[in-house]
Amino acid sequence: MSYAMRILDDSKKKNPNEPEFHQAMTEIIPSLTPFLDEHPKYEKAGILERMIEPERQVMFRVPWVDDSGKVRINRGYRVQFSSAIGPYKGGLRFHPSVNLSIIKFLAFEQIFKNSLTGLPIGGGKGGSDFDSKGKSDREVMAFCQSFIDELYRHIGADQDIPAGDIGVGGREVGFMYGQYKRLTGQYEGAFTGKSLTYGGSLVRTEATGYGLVYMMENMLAAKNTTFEDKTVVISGSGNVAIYAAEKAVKLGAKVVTMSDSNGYIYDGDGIDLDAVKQIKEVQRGRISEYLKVKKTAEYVENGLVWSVPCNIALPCATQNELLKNGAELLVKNGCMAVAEGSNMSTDLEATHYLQDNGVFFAPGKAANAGGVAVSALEMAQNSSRMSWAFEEVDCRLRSIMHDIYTECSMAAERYGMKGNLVAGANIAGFRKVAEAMLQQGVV
Ligand code: NDP
Ligand code: 2IT
Repeated sequence: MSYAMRILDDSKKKNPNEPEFHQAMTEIIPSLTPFLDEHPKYEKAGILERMIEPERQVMFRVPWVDDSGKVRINRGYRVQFSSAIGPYKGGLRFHPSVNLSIIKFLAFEQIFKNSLTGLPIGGGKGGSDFDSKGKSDREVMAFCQSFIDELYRHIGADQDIPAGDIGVGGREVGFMYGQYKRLTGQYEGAFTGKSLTYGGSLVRTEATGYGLVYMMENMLAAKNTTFEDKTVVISGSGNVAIYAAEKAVKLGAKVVTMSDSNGYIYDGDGIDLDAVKQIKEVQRGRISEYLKVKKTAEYVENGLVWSVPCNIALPCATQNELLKNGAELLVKNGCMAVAEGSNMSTDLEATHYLQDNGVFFAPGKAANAGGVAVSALEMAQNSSRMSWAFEEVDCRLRSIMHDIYTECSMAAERYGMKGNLVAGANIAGFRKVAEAMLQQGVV
């Protein structure tokens, strides 16, 4: 058995009951085999064994009081996976499904993603099983403050810098940053995704979605085409989905679907994004409410968005949202390219099905890296006490996404897997972290 497969097997045994973490490791580790075989120095130094073991993981109690005066308890997590190339960096997810396995898979992927950005950021992730749906602003604030009452001792501008993810946007980051500042007395960039009024960066709100579309722009260019006149199917209707749709439309495409965990909307005229922003960002409502604005649109409860014919598909909701049955529908309807906005949108079976049927595919760690890349630019602006113009940040984002595409393509080609951006992203992301670990000794 190869070094990579042996380590994967050992880790699965050592971490039972962590299916998402197993899945993330299985998607990455075997694809590193040609690189590891070529460089035995990494096996000798135990790089892979060290890389799959988080440097530290914290789990804690989060008590808070709801509007009826009842005490509620949630569980908080922060997994500080790797600081080989920079301070731990990665978002916080608040969703009832959150558990250690999910946070570990996200933190593990984040190591490779952050490495691909070319910026000095290590990998981490955190969150809670808190469900903000139906909660008042005061309840969300009470939860966020209690969460930070514990987390503050583990984070800091040069130590670990959280940001948003599912269920964590500008409102939550604001409440958490306020509490962090109160407890530490430090006005430092210990969070990214902050609002513009207190140290946020222009383009951070848009960055993941815009970056995803810039990645797809590079993929389409390699196939001698563009977004012009393409039909795009998008899942989700949160931060990533909304700004991916906005940029795709700007580049000439028509976006015909969006969804949430209850169902999807189909609008053959192209989704009215101002309406979606009003429903999702202002009213915090359900996507089905779109039909009140656009009577000719359709709403399909519990439907599979991948059944809608398209040229391009951008999954932007959550992990394992596009499985083999969805991939079959996309292929049957002639979809030419898929890029993951959500982390681990597909499983390996669906990924292989898409690739084997000629669909150009980009994995999340490359395609959605624009969010964390602009987070790193926010950190740079904070530490230099500067703020850059929208055009400057957007231009840097576009160039970072181009570089990621090129790095992944070249790494795939170098190891005999031309066009396989999954293998390319894994190898290109791994190589920098592995080399940094080697140079820093046994730590
Ligand atoms: P939001 O909370 O803004 O939106 C999440 C969207 O996905 C909502 O429409 C939500 O619907 C839907 N969704 C969430 N969980 C599920 C589920 N279990 N089943 C079906 N639908 C679900 O999150 P983001 O847009 O920030 O994140 C979306 C994805 O992008 C995540 O995978 C995240 O990890 C990834 N990502 C985010 C980045 C960022 O900068 N925000 C950066 C890189 C990746 P509902 O309202 O019904 O829950
Ligand atoms: O998955 C991700 O890359 C994010 N949620 C963004 C992380 C960040 O630190 O901006």
